[in-house]
Amino acid sequence: MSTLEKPKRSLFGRMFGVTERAVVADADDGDVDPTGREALGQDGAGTEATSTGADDMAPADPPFVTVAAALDETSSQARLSWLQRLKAGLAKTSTVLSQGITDVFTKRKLDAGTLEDLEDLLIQADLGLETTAKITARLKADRFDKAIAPEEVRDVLISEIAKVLEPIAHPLLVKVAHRPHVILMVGVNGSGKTTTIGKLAERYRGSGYRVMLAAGDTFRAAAIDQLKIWGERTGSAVIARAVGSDAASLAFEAVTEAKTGAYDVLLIDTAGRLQNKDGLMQELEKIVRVIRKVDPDAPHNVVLTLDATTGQNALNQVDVFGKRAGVTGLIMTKLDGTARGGILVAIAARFGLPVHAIGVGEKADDLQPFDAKDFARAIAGE
Ligand SMILES: Nc1nc2c(ncn2[C@@H]2O[C@H](COP(=O)(O)OP(=O)(O)OP(=O)(O)O)[C@@H](O)[C@H]2O)c(=O)[nH]1
Ligand SMILES: [Mg+2]
Repeated sequence: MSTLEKPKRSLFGRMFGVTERAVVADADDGDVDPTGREALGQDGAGTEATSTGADDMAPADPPFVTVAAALDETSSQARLSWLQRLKAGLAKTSTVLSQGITDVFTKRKLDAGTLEDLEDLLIQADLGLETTAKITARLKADRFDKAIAPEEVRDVLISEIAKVLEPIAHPLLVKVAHRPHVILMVGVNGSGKTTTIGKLAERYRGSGYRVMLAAGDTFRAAAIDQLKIWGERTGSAVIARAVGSDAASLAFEAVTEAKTGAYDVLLIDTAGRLQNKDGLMQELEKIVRVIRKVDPDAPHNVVLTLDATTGQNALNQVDVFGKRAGVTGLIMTKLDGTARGGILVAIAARFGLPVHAIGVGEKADDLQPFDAKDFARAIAGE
């Protein structure tokens, strides 16, 4: 079948680098396992890890290829439903923007007054000063003192937002040569770390990776249980310790065990912490230091989850977590039903950090690849 010989990159594939991995190596995936097969069927959950059936669910060679093909076949349908959900999720943001643009530009030409009104609107929608300035500058240069339809303003908005977002839309690729590829999840309380780990585990397991989750939020029993449930749900091994254990020691053991057990991916959960609590941020620094003792290149990704409903404080979270924990990329959660989705544009313009994915709900499949154009259109209500 031609799709198997030269597969297209499905959205899942673009996001997680999985589809093509099953069949052929992608040129820019470097050391991504070209067959994916050596990752499969190995035992070794580690002495302390609770295996939750990861090996039972690891697909054998032929079904593994079928999984890749199935993702390609369903991708256009899946994409349509994602787009609808993204649009629905961003409806509050886009309604404010579209209505505002219509109000400002109906029966008014583009002059200093309307530009100022537009500026206020874009800033209120959390898009940030940089992008607001680019949008108004472009309109001013092209159409000053002329009549302009609200739709034309919206088109400029979409293209300028897409320009900001395109360079930062990067999938969270797992390189199985790392074995384990270590992803450390960080963020403030309730921002969606544990849920996002579950969603990622679901994707990676579905692509045949052997996945281990580390319950690094050792402060609360409920946090450990929550991760164990995600482990069961996704067929991932879970490594956990008693409540109150040292989180850095757990991270050390998790990397060691994931190495010994030849896991492909290790997702490490951490306790939520406010970025202005110095003691807690020091603990995070320690976790990173200790992981490096086992593997100097790990963590390969430090992913900051940002709650889209937070608004402007997200900028400070990126700044502080970036400096102290070496954040390498972002996942924005809760984009379903927020009026503050514009903040992602402000963050992209300010920090230029990769955005890997976006959360649009609480379920395992509510994680979407981040697509700059789709997001720009959805935010403008197109
Ligand atoms: N609507 C919606 N809810 C989400 C999303 N992601 C996470 N949640 C919900 O947000 C709440 C907090 O999510 P968690 O994953 O527990 O957040 P956390 O960062 O691990 O929280 P702490 O461990 O307490 O710091 C839960 O009720 C999740 O179901 C999302 O994309 N959309
Ligand atoms: Mg949590």
